[in-house]
Amino acid sequence: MTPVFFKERLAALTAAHEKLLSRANRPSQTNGVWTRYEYPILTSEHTPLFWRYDLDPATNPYLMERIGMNATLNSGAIKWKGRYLVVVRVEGADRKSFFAVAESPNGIDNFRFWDYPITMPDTEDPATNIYDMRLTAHEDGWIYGLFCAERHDPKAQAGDLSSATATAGIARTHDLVTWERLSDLKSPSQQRNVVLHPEFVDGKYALYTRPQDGFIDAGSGGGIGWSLVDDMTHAEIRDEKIINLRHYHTVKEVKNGEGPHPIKTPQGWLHLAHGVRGCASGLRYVLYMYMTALDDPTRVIAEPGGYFMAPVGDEYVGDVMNVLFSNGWIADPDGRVFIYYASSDTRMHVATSTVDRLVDYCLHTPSDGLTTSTSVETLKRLIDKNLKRQ
Ligand code: BGC
Ligand code: BMA
Repeated sequence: MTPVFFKERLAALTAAHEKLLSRANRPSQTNGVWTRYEYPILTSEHTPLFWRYDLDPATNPYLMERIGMNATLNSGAIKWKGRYLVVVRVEGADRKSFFAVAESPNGIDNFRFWDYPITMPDTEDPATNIYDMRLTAHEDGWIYGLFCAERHDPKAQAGDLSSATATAGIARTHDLVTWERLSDLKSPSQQRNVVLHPEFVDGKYALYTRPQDGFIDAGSGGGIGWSLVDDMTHAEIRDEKIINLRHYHTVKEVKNGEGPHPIKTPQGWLHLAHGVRGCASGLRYVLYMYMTALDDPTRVIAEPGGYFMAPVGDEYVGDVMNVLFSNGWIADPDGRVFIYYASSDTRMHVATSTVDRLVDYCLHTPSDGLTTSTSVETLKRLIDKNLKRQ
């Protein structure tokens, strides 16, 4: 017989969990470009109770948590059979990340995890950790997931348990349940933030890359790269060119990386990326945007100065402070765009916009003139224009 204590505690946990999962989300803040929402869409508390608790009173009489979930962050996103799906980076209390699908009927609330996390097959050299999946429904008919595969650096000195290597892991699926793992990307440098472009370019697969000197340092890597690849089952970078550069004293001085794959619009490809700069409290991660030409996706045609979104309020606080990161968005046929972003490596949020607004933002926001004097001149031009209207 199930003890009363156990029954009551389980009923309370279940009721609280259901209340959290079914809570309606409301717009909270807008600057005209994006609209933020009141609540995060996914936190560690959203993970199913049956992931965290042994629900058998015989083996868990105190109904205690057995497997802790630490964070739900950097999620890929895709519209799938009319539902909004995110492939979440779930991080356990043991610091290992894994992927799990959560779905919502409307893209802004009622996200629920599928019963099981994704079983991602290993390569012959198993990774210690995997994270930050970018999803691409490619015109070849597969859905690809590209993610970072992290391993302890085999060249690390004895006692150095922190040096690691970052490689792009590649897998593909037709149903987001069964995944075929392909060879990791072969690259002359380490790679994080590798993203598959949704269309063939010159008959080849096209990758956004982010070459880096070391595990953390982008160093001479220069910025977001582009590489054409013959075969995704044995993807190898032969030529790589940098298409979106880093610059001194900008929001992407230290590092940058492609977010989700770009959205195709009549005016060009719309890109969401992250930029990183250093400060006394560590690294600051913000989101920025740029556009590339339809006839040449390597040519940048617009880049607004500064950040598109940076942490606000509670978003500043979490496991890794001062971080916004996005690797998933969904563009609906009616033009609405759902931007999925994580704050401070801890929780997932949604912001909404439209393709028209984002294109307008990219084409009509002044670019960064890279010095304080140009910033003041740009500001004065807007002030003049506005004051003349009065
Ligand atoms: C973490 C990532 C982070 C990377 C570089 C990894 O160990 O899991 O979240 O981006 O280190 O700092
Ligand atoms: C990294 C990213 C993310 C993470 C960020 C901040 O380099 O790849 O995984 O959100 O650092 O910790």
